[in-house]
Amino acid sequence: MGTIINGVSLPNIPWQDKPAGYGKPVWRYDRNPIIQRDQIPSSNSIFNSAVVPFNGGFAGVFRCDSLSRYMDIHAGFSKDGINWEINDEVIKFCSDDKEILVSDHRYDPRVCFIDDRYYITWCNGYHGPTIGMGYTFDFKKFYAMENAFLPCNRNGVLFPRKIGGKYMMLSRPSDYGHTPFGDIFLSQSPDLKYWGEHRHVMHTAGGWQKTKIGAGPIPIETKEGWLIFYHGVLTSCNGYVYSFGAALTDLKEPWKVKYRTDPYLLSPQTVYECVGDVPNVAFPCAALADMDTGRIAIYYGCADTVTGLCFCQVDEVIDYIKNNSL
Ligand code: BMA
Repeated sequence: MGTIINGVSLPNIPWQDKPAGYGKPVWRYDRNPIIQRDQIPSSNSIFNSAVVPFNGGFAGVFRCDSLSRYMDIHAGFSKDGINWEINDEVIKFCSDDKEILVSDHRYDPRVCFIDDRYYITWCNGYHGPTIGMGYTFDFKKFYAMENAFLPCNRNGVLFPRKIGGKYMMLSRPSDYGHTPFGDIFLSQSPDLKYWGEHRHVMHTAGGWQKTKIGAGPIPIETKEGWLIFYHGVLTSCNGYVYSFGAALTDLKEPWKVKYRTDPYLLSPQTVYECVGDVPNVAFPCAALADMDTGRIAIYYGCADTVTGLCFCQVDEVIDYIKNNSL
């Protein structure tokens, strides 16, 4: 079992077996949502958030919109990946260069462990939305890096290792507002500072992914290629609907898509996904994966209000992607 390569053993991955008779490859945790909107005194909502294994337990960076409805990111810790202690204070980054600390707002973080540290990417308000970057060793002290791109861009997601000698990041060029378009691109860098050699990865398609798409969790390396969960948006009579599916891309040239799901893997259907500050949103930003068992736990924002957890098995989800590809 387990087609995950270059991953980690995670015997304490949060997990719940698939309910008997359930026919789909991704299933929800039955005690969702795992993070409530008012879990810390300052929060209106805690959603689109990122978690990683840390010190035998887990750490994370959480999108918390405040009671003033400012969007910012907060650190948190957990022993089991389900019960979280989230700091009430926002993350403060340090840098000698004050210009790279300029940020009107920060949201939708991703966390990626590379070599010896945890890199954080997020949507950063720098005269428009772009991809902010920073790193930490301990989730206590945070160091700012240069913004990766010019505005407007969102959903910056790093690959967990260099590929062909270069760091790689997915992103979704966008606009200043609620962006009624958008494909996924990949950019390459020798040093995580200068980005270029941009490649188109995926265009929008029909149905649930017709309006725009954006990468979600850090890609998972498998024998069959990079497993990339991504959100897709459909424009309904009642506004946007955010679901998610997945793609498999080439291991050496990860901008080359081999398969991607025609059906969604999960769409907003429960009350906590359909009702909240922004209805009908399932927005994944992180996944834990256990190399030994092939178990994957996906964290996703629900209705821009709370955070949910869902599960899949790597072999089953890969078979599903291949058998239900566009
Ligand atoms: C996107 C981002 C996400 C949010 C989604 C639905 O543009 O702002 O943070 O979850 O819209 O509101």
